[in-house]
Amino acid sequence: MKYNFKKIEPKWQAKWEEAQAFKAVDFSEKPKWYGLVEFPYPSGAGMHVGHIKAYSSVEVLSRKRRMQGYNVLFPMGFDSFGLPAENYAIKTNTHPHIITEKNIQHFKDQMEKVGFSFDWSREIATSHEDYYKWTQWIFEKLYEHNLVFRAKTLVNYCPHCKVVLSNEDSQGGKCDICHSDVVQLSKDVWYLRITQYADRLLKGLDDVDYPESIKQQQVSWIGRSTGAFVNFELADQAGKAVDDKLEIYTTRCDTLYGVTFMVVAPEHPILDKYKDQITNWDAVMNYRDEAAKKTEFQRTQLVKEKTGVRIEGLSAINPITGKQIPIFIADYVMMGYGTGAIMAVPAHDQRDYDFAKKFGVEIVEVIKGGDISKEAYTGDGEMVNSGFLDGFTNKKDSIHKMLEVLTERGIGHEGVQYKMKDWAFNRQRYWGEPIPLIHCPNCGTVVVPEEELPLTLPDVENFEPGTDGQSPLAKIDSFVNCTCPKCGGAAKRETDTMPQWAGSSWYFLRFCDPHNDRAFADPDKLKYWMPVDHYNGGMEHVTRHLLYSRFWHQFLYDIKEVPTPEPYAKRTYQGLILGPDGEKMSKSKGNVIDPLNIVDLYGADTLRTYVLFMSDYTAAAPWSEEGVRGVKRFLDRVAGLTDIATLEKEDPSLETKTHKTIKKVSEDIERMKFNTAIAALMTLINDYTKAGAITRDDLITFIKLLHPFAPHLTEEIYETIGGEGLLTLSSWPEYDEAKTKDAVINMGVQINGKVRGNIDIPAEATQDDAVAAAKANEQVSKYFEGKNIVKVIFVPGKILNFVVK
Ligand code: ANZ
Ligand code: ZN
Repeated sequence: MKYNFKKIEPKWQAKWEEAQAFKAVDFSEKPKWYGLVEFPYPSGAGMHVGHIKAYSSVEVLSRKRRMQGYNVLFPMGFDSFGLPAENYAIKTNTHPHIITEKNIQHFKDQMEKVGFSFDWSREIATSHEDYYKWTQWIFEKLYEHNLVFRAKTLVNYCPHCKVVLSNEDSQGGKCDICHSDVVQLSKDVWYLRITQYADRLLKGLDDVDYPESIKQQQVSWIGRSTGAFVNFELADQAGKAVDDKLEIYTTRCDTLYGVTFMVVAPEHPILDKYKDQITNWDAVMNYRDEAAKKTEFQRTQLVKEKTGVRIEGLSAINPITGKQIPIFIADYVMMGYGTGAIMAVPAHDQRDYDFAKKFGVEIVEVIKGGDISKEAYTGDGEMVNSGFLDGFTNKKDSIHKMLEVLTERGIGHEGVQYKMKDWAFNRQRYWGEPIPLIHCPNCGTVVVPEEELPLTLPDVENFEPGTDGQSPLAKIDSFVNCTCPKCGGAAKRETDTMPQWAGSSWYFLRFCDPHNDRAFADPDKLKYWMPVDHYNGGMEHVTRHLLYSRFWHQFLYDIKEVPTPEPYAKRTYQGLILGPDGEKMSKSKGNVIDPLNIVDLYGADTLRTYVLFMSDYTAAAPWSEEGVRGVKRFLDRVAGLTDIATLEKEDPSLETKTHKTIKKVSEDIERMKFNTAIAALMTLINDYTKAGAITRDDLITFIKLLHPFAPHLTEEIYETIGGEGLLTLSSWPEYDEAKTKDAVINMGVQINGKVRGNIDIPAEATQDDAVAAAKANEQVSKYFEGKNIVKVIFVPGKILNFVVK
């Protein structure tokens, strides 16, 4: 039976709103449940089917939780600062604010058409003043706690977007926004000291329910490594000590006897320090200039040809062998990791090996097991040529012993390093939160007083960033010039803005109390709602938003502003929806599916059910219009169920099927196995149709189970059969465990493939139970006489086969 989705979908959306059915109630007595999905950036393109899939999972869970008696918080808002709006503003000469508000409205209309059960009374947008006031406030707290610092350094800069990028935003040497190659530029950068939280970010992972793949990605991004810092004495060309040291970081201090040279990063300060002593200064400087043009990614690729220059006039002493060794500069050593200097062990490190071969440096084997005339040996083995370590075979022991000796002799000590760098936090663009800092010639950097927040974005005429890499705000004198809050003297405002990731680093807290104008959220409300019970989002955010927001939250916990150490108790992710051609959806390929088009053609219930039915939730899967139509046919059949809901008394065999399905759907939703939950409902409708008649209660159970997926149609059916109130406010069906089992089943017993008899056994019987029953059965047991059972094949509920000889 075809149903009129065009009529019923808007009807129920209006009724839910009228009844405020999705309103989260602060401090309700009911148990709370906070479901969260990543709020979108409101782009001009509107919603993507990927958004629908990302939101539908927590949507289904939220609707189920409400029916289970929970007080559910399922909020939505907009991550509305960012470059695309600004670039569009430049192109069309429209204020980004106007564009953003229009896009937000468009997104909202679309979400309402899909029937998501968001509590719209809690809507937020990161570009609104009453929101970014608190983003600035948190920034000031970070500043006060010494987690903000400024440094002039080489940064990743996108020449196309004219913006400095964090490491997270330039992974693989590409700008995350426009995919251009990033270049290195020397700039003043405001950093957030996320590295101070590295260990906490790692440790916190033990206490949260995240998929292993997500934990692993964060662990390797943070990149904690334990090793040793070792001091090498410097010497002049003749080998005479100069009473100065070069410190290195190594994870392999056990190989110290094999160190035959050292390498420092081209930016290493030792060069300038010994400028007068270095006899090939020009060559060294030329190399430094060339290296400055390369990104970290280009410099550290393992396969590339090693380059470098030997520093003439300066050398080092291996502290353990006492031998004089040369020092080189090479771009494969990064200034930003460890100490920017390494001890090179060519026999056991392939990069050092390639370098040594090219520059003719000695290669000394200290671990047996490889052929160092061909390549570096990086495996384990017996230590040789290593003094007190000779004969050691266990790497751990060797490292431990060497550390002991180094510490004893005052040459070195154990230490920890992280791959993760501090978070470059300023952008030279307009459409972001102004950084609330003032530069005063007398007082230095001063924060804007809390009473003056929000520091609002001034109106500008021209959003184009300066070619000098300055923010458009720098051109507005009335914004720049201010008085110092400390000394009252003339001062200048910081003109850079925060990165897109700022607003989303705490938005889940604001949802707990979105209209508060005295605090970012009321502590009691935070205590009531936090932590987020279930957070779903994309895999692409694991090393950025998910890391940044955990960092801010942990900081806020430390200063006692939030009640929980971690923001999200559970995190899940969705698999990509591919185009019908199996390729990633993209405008240029023309394989993008517009979700609203599907709503128009088949209805929102079909769209919602389809995105969860198309595949396992975490798998990437291609869009299929045929699949969409299949789901629509299923819903049409559901609409027809009212015709057969005529039975007075429950049919026992149907009852079992119904209870089994309640159990399966309930459990599958919890496991995010939405596709099998829907499949179970499809099976049940087949059983109902085959039976020809069902009770009204069967029908009610069925539509309740389907409700989180297809809420409009199920409400309509409920109304048609005289259901009271709203289905969405009714209760989730319960199952009776005893009724989920077919009491006793009859099973054929095969001997060598031929059916020789039948046994009656409980549905949940094990193989042992079944074998015992078969042996006790007269008809069957005679086939065992004088034979050996060589094999038993048992499929519970289906087959019992004996192979006898
Ligand atoms: C000697 C050695 C021998 C090393 C050997 C490795 C193997 P992880 O594990 O990633 O922390 N290293 C240290 N600082 C560096 C820098 N700034 N740029 C490039 N490489 C650097 O890596 C630590 C190892 O990377 C260190 O241990 C050092 O090389 C190198 F058979 O020291 B090793
Ligand atoms: Zn001042």
